[in-house]
Amino acid sequence: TLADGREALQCPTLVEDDRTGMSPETLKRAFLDNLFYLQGVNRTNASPYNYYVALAYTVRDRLLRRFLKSTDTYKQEKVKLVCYFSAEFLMGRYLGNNLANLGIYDLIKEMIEELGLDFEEIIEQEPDPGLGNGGLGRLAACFLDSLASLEIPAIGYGIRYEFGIFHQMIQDGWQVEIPDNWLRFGNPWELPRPDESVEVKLGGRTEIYHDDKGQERVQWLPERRVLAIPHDTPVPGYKTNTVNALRLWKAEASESFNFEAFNAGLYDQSVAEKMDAETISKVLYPNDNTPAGRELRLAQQYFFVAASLQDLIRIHLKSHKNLQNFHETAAIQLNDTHPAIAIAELMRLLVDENGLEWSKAWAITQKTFAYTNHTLLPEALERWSADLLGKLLPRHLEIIYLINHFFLEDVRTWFPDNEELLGKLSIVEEAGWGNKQIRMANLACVGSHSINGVAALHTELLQKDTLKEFAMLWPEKFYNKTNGVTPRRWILLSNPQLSALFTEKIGDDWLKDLKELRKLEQYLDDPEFRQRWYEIKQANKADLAAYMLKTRNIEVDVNSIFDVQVKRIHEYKRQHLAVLHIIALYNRIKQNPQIDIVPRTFIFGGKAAPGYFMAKLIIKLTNAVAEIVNKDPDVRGRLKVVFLPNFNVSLGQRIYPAADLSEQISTAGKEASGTGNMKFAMNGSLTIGTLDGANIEIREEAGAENFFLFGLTAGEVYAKKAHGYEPMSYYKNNRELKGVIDRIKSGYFSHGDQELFRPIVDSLLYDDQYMLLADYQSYADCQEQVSEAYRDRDKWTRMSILNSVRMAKFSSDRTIWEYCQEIWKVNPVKISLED
Ligand code: GPQ
Repeated sequence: TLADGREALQCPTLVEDDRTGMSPETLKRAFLDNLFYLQGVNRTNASPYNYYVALAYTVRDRLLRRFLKSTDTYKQEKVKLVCYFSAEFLMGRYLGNNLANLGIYDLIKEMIEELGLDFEEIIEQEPDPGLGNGGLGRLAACFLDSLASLEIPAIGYGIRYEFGIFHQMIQDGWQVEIPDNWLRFGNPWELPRPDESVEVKLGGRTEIYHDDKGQERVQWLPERRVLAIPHDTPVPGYKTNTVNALRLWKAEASESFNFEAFNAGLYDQSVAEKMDAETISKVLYPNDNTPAGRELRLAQQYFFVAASLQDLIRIHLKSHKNLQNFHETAAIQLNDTHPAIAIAELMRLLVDENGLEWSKAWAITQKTFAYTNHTLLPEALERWSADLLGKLLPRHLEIIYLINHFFLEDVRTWFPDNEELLGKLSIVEEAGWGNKQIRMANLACVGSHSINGVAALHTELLQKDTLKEFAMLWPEKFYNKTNGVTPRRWILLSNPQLSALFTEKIGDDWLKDLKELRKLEQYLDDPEFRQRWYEIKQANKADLAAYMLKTRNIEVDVNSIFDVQVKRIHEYKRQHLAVLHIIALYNRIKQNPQIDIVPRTFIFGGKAAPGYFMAKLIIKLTNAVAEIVNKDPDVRGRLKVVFLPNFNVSLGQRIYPAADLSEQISTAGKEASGTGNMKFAMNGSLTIGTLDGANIEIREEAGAENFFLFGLTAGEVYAKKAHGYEPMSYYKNNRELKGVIDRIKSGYFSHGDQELFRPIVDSLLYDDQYMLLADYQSYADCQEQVSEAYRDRDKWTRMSILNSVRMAKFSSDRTIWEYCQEIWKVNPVKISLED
């Protein structure tokens, strides 16, 4: 009988569902079951990776009911969906985050350890999904966490790149790029949904025809079609029932892929076409703050945008009879201009495919889209040659010309006889010899109801400079939305000890409302609290020191200042300014080996775009300086320089909690916001920084007395350039600076080779676009203040505490709430788990 069976199997009469139960026994049984039945291994032969997969499925099972409930609720209640369109989502590892957000992190950790397994090791089996380059992609990931945590119906739309950002190795001091084949062993987090695939058209030409009513219309006769297959990854909120989707599209050849060629015996040709289609989602372009300008990149952009809009229209038409109120179903945020072609695509769908009148379609389009700008660098604004765009998307080029025509017609009536203004506002740039360029930022501005910058200074400069003509035209369209980061990943997950201290003192409400941390200011004068604060920082430094010893074989002093700069390598971010300072300290020691210097460990990390020569040379210089400094007996362990290869989300999680000093030293007016600056400060690092991006607001929040400020302001940079900046005069008039540059020039760091670093030296002396020489002395002086402050441990710890507990503004929950209220006009929707 059944009862006997239960007895034989030693099964309790009431069995919790193995896929949802949260009791330790159920979790353990589910975990072992996933090891055995999903992977065909057992405790005697399972690898750490097998354990990771078993645990991932155990966790995914526990997300699915909430996931489906969320989707169903959105459908039933016909909610307005926030749709975050982004070419990049730099999510970081899922396992730890999902455990934390489900509230079962400690429970699972214990369960794993009871089985005699190494939890940390299992977590590290997961490949870090690197579907983004840097800040822009990571912002999208923090936003998804906050959207779900705030119970906002939302979906992230992007590309399921088969190869994410390259793996960086350092060989002989140089960056070497290795392909990131992250899907090789499968991906337990994603759910492919082939039944919801859609077709995306490309190439070909357009044709005029007459519809049944004799109306003249346009149709697109594409040259080829590719299939877009959605892969959904659940994104749970922190301790809510909301689980949103990250929907990434994979490109495949259409079912009917060139059957004719196949049947005609042209097998190789048909297979080649199949491969062509799959190329579209093959690899992430590894550029940050510089457009690639390649046809395949445009194909990627259009591919995911076209698939996502079809998806949204399908969703809309399930509960509405037509598309007149499409903007009530979807608020689409364009993460930079990478998805801006969506504006032309929605117009095409509404006008060509659904027969709406142009003006009606345009009103819907403008009400649907909002655009976030992420850069002030003029060379980083995307432009596509009209020829290239027209070849891939002939109908879209026509639509863009029409949008531009109607727009400029309006401008002419508002501002007659202002050809210069027209030239600035035009979506189409006449670059001479009939060479037209499509300015995607202009298209995004014209087609959106909202344009936002990502920090106060950035938004101000957009309005005053980069987009000033649009700000003049439509001041009411401009918003500032200062960036933020999720405290779940960037405090709770990465700094468990600090999190435990927070929770011990004030409970765990801070994870949902970071303003709660302010309550900790009451402990500022408590020596015991400060001691614990200091010990946590030292413990985190010890962990990082062990990692550096293991991975780089460099021994560092945990009592030295951990002085850290981790971010993409870019001249405007000025990693080489920090290198100049290191050489200055080195020179001081060489001149006076007895000098009293506060010991420092300089830690760098970051990837250079593979085609960015100067950035790669800066990496080589950093490693060359490290090699000399680290082994010089005169330095005697007072200075260490470490370049940590392959900086990514996971490495960030180790580094931010261990930093004493956060380097945020971009030329003022160049860094739109920065978000690493926020992660450091939340973890109790002090910042040395310019008045750039969000640094300004971090300083405001932390208090000027708790921030190391140096350098020219954006206004001063601008004025200096206008008056003719001469870097050579700084070199000639500053002995220490001259000594530093001469040291590089002499070949001291390049085995006597005086050519190797000449491009860096020459760019500093003869151009210095980013004004390193102008800011050098101010930076070096400020670093002296840092050293003096560090000598006073109590003072330093107080400053560290104040930085951390005053960072509430930089929770992405605050940022997302502002987008919801002011731009998207959406509210939370509670998800009930009752049937
Ligand atoms: N950002 Cl344009 C990128 O990471 N990639 C890009 O291509 C562009 C901008 C960054 C920007 O440099 C940072 O200042 C911002 O904090 C970040 O976007 C998010 O807004």
